[in-house]
Amino acid sequence: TEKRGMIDTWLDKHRSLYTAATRHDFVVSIRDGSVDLSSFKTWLGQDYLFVREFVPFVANVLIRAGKESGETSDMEVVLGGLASLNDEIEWFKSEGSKWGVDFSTVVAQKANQEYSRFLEALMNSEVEYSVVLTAFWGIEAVYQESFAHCLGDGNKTPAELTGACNRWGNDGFRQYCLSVKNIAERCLENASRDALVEAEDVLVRVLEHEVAFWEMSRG
Ligand code: HMH
Repeated sequence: TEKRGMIDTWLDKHRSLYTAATRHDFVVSIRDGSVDLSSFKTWLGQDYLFVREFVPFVANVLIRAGKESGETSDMEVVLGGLASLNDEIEWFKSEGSKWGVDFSTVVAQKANQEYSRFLEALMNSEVEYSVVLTAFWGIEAVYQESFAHCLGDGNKTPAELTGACNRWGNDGFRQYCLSVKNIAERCLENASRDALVEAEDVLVRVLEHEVAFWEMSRG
């Protein structure tokens, strides 16, 4: 499963953008302990809204996994992702009360709205499954890489933020991202030239949306 595929090739080509998405100042500030708590609260509220929009996107991937994936285990991988989103929403609610963020009054900022519109466009049945899976992997992998960085050797992550970091930085989530990547790579192997061009473009746009999303935490 450590075979080099299209995704790694594209990540090499767009390395600086990938680094911008996975080593954003906000993430680095969590890791070095200098994080501004008002930034964290902004991120928390915006990400809660994002996750609510991400659920129907993942549900759409799940439906397509049942119909279009080559292997029966593909659907189970996506179902696992959907199940963890269920936990995630509960986690957000408890973090919201812990930090005094009332989600009912949080309004989606422009970057968040644009990310949601992008997800909606990917749910169009004309978008090839290999393209959707590439986006899905990118969305999950950016969080995995970012928050794992906050837990890496020598971190000074504040204790009250390790819950957030563990949520996406844990090894189970890393394995899940690798499973999604393997499914995406298998689909990309059989994709048309046009689909490959589109998948690369969609991956770049995911990374851009992720950078813009972190930027909202600056307030
Ligand atoms: C912005 N990207 C954003 N929020 C999330 N919760 C995820 C990705 C999940 O991986």
